[in-house]
Amino acid sequence: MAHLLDPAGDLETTLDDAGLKNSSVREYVRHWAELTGAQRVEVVGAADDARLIEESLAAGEIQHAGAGRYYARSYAKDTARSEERTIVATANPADAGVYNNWHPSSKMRPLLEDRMRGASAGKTMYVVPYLMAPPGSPLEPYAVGVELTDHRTVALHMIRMARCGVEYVNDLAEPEKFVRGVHVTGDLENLGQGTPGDQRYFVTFADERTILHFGSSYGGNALLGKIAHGLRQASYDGWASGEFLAEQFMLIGVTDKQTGRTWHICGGFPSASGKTNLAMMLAPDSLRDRYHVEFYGDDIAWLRVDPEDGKIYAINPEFGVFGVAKDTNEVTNPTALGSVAPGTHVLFTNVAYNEHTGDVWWEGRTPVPPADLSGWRDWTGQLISERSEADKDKPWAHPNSRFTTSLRNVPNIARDFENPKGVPIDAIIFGGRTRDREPLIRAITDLAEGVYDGLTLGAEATFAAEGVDGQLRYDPMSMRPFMSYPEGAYAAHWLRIIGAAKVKPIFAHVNWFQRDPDDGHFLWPGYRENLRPLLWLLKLKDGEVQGRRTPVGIVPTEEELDVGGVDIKPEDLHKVLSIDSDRWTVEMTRREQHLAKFDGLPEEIWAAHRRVAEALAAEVD
Ligand code: OXD
Ligand code: MN
Repeated sequence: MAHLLDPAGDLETTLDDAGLKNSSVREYVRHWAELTGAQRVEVVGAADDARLIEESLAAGEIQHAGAGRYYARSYAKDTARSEERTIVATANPADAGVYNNWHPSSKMRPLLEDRMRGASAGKTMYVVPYLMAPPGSPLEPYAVGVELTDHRTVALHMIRMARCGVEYVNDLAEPEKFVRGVHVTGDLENLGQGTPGDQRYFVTFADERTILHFGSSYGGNALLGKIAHGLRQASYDGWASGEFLAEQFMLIGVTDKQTGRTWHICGGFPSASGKTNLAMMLAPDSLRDRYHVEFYGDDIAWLRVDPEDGKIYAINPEFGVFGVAKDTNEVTNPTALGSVAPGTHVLFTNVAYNEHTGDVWWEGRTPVPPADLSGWRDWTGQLISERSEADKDKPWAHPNSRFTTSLRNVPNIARDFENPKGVPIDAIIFGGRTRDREPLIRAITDLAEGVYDGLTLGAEATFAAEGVDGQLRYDPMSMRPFMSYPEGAYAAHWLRIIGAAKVKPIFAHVNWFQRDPDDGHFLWPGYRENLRPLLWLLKLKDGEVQGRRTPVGIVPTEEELDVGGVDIKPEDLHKVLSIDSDRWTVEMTRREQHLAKFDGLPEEIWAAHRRVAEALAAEVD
């Protein structure tokens, strides 16, 4: 049922008809409908999906991509998150950190209101009440939100990525406690994206639990439940309440079918480090009979200590996957392909599209693009067959093209993914893309050293493009773009939350991307085989293996790592399990400079840094 407001209509009747009872939510809707000048208001939830899909198809906003699959293109200058235009605003200048791009809310509020005033004229404002948690979670009070958006495709994404409906806001113990997210698209063709006159602003008013995003309909900027609430707002809430951590982490379960024992691992990886592939990984064929890997989430985890058993529990607050399509194929991520199969109601964005067959394609889907060009259009809508000579080698899909699909579609979704309590965490891992220095895995048993490792996480700058070749672009805990409060306090909060656990998880740093310095080949085969170092880690935690102590952690001995059936040369195996102390010593100087930027970094973190540096120095001497 549609809940509409025509210009002369009565908003109260619209909200009544939608069953929206929470008076604080109603007041909020009223305020922003007036300010943005929306012509109609419509309250939507999961039950409206089929109708919204039909309307979007009829309006030409999306197209069929085979049975039960859909396709949309975005405006060509609106295809990625904009970190420079993303701001955390609060009343307290002490909330400014190195990465959170802090500005006073007294300055940002009027700026955003000015841009949004009247900017939804003639449009429908969709009211999307949502929950970023499995229902009944102890963290539910932090998970309730209402996104107002003037873009129908954004509503369709929200319905896939969060649990949506009025039931999530109607009976709140504290009716005014919900995150207020307002998304106004703006006139995309006249916003000066990426120029000095850029009009866009993506602001989280963290101490007011309000998110105002103007000037984009791309998912990472417009799905306010996911990144702005699920990470920026939630990490601020977790810190302010002292109750939890909200991190850009994947979350998986590993079951030993022989013993019935299940472990859970979560962890952070900077962009383009294979986090989604790892999260959706299956056991390699030779270990399939023994181990089963289950998927909980690929992008966000909220962690808290359970007061009853003192363990760390994690939930994935999301309800879907907003995955990068590029390079997804039967080898890299077969479960992702399963999760976008016909009938999944997946929404593809900015991939290549065949208007005759409804097929979609992206770089890396198959080794070469489809040979028969008829009907194929690139992500900008241009016919491939009509490309000019100059354009003929351009990618068909945008490198940040996406698939948006519900968790339920993931073939190896964990049986208990809706468990409100979450799952107990055995290991927290960090990993970037590093061509040398970082071994396949190094385990860290000390809490401060584990947090220190997360804070010094980074991804290697690629040649020329982003900086000096081989140097890390630091991305603490993979939260650099989502930091909402100062890094020193962030580290202290981590030490406090995990320190309060009676049963501590083990930490580890992993790297699947070491290369041979001579011919550049990857030393480790990666993908499903990545389960092997993780199994070693779990055994180490359980005291079944001892590993080899090094200044930077415990690495597996060659005998301990099960590589049965893996195609790897002995010298490559030796290399990925070795520590290059000279190379590490260079890295330690850079780490020191990186950490020195953070005011108030806890002494425990500096002490951890010194311990590692001294142990390395002793080796080099
Ligand atoms: C991201 C995402 O941009 O998850 O990190 O989409
Ligand atoms: Mn992410």
